[in-house]
Amino acid sequence: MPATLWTNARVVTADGSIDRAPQPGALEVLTQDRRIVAVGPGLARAGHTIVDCGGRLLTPAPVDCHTHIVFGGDRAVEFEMRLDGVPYTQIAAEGGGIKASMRATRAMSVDALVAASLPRLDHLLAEGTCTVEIKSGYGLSVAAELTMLRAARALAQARRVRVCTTWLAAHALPPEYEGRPDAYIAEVAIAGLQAAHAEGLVDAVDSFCEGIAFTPAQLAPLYDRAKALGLPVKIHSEQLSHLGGTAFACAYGALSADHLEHATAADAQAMAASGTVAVLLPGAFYALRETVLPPVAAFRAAGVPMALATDCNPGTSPLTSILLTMNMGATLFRMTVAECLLGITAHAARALGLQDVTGRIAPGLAADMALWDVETPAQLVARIGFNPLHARIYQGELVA
Ligand code: DI6
Ligand code: FE
Repeated sequence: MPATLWTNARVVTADGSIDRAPQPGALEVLTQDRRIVAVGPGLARAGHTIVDCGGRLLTPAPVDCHTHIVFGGDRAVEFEMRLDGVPYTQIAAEGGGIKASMRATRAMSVDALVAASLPRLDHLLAEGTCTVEIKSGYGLSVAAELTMLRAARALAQARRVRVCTTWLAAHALPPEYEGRPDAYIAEVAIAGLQAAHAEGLVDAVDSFCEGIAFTPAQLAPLYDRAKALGLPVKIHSEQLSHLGGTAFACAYGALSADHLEHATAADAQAMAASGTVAVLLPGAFYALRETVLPPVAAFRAAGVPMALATDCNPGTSPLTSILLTMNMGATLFRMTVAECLLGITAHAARALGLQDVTGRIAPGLAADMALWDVETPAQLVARIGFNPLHARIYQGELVA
């Protein structure tokens, strides 16, 4: 394959700091055979296909490192209940929330789940995203959790996108295991993980560590098994309360701890020590009208990389915009523009263990890039309900 030289762009490499006002033509990018082969000024032109980027902003393609886009049904009725003042925890305790999505998801085949999820995936891709993490967690039986991850793998065939799958059977306790959380972890979360792993369906293992879900003690056997299988782990922790899930997961070298509104400075220290990324999810914070902010200053002080993701799910974050996610990271969490952009690129890739695969414009990495009709990163983050994507470039090819 001939190489392609991407010229006349304002290139944001996301390799370290973010240039506030990158100059057009200061850097060029050479891609070949799906990868970036060189980045620099004045690269040789002979024999290459030249793409004039028209002075536009060229960034690494967004990585959405935390989503639940595969699910059945709709929970807008719960949105109306919350408007009437019913809290999320009460809706969940009364059989709504994750269990409502479980009932709808269990009724669906792989094909039906793919059809239901494709519009959500397409919204993500329309903003340049080239990598999407997809969790199970609405099946809550071995069979239905496997069906969800088969649908996630099928989505990767239906579109030009990299999909990472995450086993999240430990998301909620289904009614048939009421009062028997340890049996659920053994018979569904662990037994199902074995089966899913054997089928090549699992890239990482996750859980919901929360008062309405599971405690660290209940989750330990699952994380031990993940470790024995050589699978990386993540966790939903300290979202609604402080249950200690973050420190627990750090002891397993977790790739990421996600949500973290109630995390402490000690949690930040533990994350720094284990190289765990803080995945912040402002869509859920916004939708639940949370008031406790994640400890961004403590993450900065400890040197914990912060990522941002949509957490796209039918209840607490019905959000399919990575651009709005950045805007919320800035406005709600007071992250800087550079932190927001790193949060959906290099740091999001790290949260998936893909830091050497995608998320930066650097030689050796996949040529996953987004070309935007703006001049500066701040213009990407500042506006609301505005999609300036000019082109999505997945593995060196213009795909949107
Ligand atoms: N935390 C969340 O925000 C979602 N899952 C989780 O563990 C909520 C999922 C839902 O309400 O459907
Ligand atoms: Fe989530």
